[in-house]
Amino acid sequence: MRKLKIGITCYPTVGGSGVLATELGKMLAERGHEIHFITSSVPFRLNKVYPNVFFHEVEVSNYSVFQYAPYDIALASKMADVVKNEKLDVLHVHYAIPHAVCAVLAREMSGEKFGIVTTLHGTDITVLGQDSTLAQAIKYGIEKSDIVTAVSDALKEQTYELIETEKEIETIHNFVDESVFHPVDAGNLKAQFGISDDDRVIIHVSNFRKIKNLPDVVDTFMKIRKELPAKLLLVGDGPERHRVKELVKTSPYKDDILFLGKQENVAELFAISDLKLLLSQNESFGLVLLEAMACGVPGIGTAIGGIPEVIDHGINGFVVELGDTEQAANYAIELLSDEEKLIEFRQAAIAAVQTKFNATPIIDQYVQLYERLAALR
Ligand code: GMT
Repeated sequence: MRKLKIGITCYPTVGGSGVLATELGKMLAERGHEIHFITSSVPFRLNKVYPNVFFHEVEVSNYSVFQYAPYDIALASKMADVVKNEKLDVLHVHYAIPHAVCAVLAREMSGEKFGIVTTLHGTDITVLGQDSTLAQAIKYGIEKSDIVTAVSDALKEQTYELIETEKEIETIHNFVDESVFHPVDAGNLKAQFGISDDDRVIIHVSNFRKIKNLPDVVDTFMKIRKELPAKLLLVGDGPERHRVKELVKTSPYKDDILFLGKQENVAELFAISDLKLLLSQNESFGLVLLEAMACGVPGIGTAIGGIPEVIDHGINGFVVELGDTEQAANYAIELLSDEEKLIEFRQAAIAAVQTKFNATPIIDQYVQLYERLAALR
């Protein structure tokens, strides 16, 4: 095996794309490759020391003469420095804008012949659906990349619909770190939250953005709660939190809805959960569904974007039309009232992670792409 030198740029803060990029970097490092993160801060899942993982901070000058701090230029400049100094084979960037465009600029600046792999995660394509001012930049970033991947077939198709391009886009599904996300013993955590043994536990984890459609999550829960004893764990924080709190305030079941805020050890919360709800308006993949499934928690998600590629309807979860909280609640009640069926779904969820979304072959796919580009240097 040839040892590769790979640069990774992603949004390092909480979010599926940053998680995926960081986990990929860690697992590549474990295979002996040299990894250089070029980001604005240390990626939040980079919680372990590796001798072959390096972090290059992008610092942005904030001179008063600039109306806007030039982050993209600073990133391209840092990429050019790192590529030159470290002799990188490949830069793997997550998101076309700004990261792919910055990588292309870095190639121009440095004069180095490194390969550029761009992974599309969804939001730049979703944004494009609403804001055509960025269309040219996204198309440029995609077309100038050597290899483009998308995290689901749905995102690939959506990209072709929105951008007229002949560029080949390859689907590589996301994966989870099964050493972190697996069924764990949560001790008496359920009791610590005041949840009784008879209560079914439903969980939603997100960044509480509008597209995560939290009102439908709450509405579905209310319908479930009318039929059986249950608690809803709302994990995460973001712009919708206040609105959802207001929504819940007057509900007869307000005491059954627990706002847990941001949490580090989500696997422990999945360990006390029976069902995951992800009723988003837009979702290119839904990494958090996969994390839940890896812990043995089946999900109900909307038939949107990549969610139907993650949930195998009727086998390890259910998909419903956007806004159909009635159907979501019916599926949930059916599943949560039937212990045998729930156990089957739990096992099927774990099995899907181990087969369809297994990290090893998915990382192999990325390595093959890098090797192809490195051979051209
Ligand atoms: O969904 C978000 O709010 C965060 C966003 C991100 O940039 O991390 O997630 C996107 O990438 C994830 C990893 O590939 C996917 O699992 C999410 O579905 C995708 N979000 C959207 O498409 C809205």
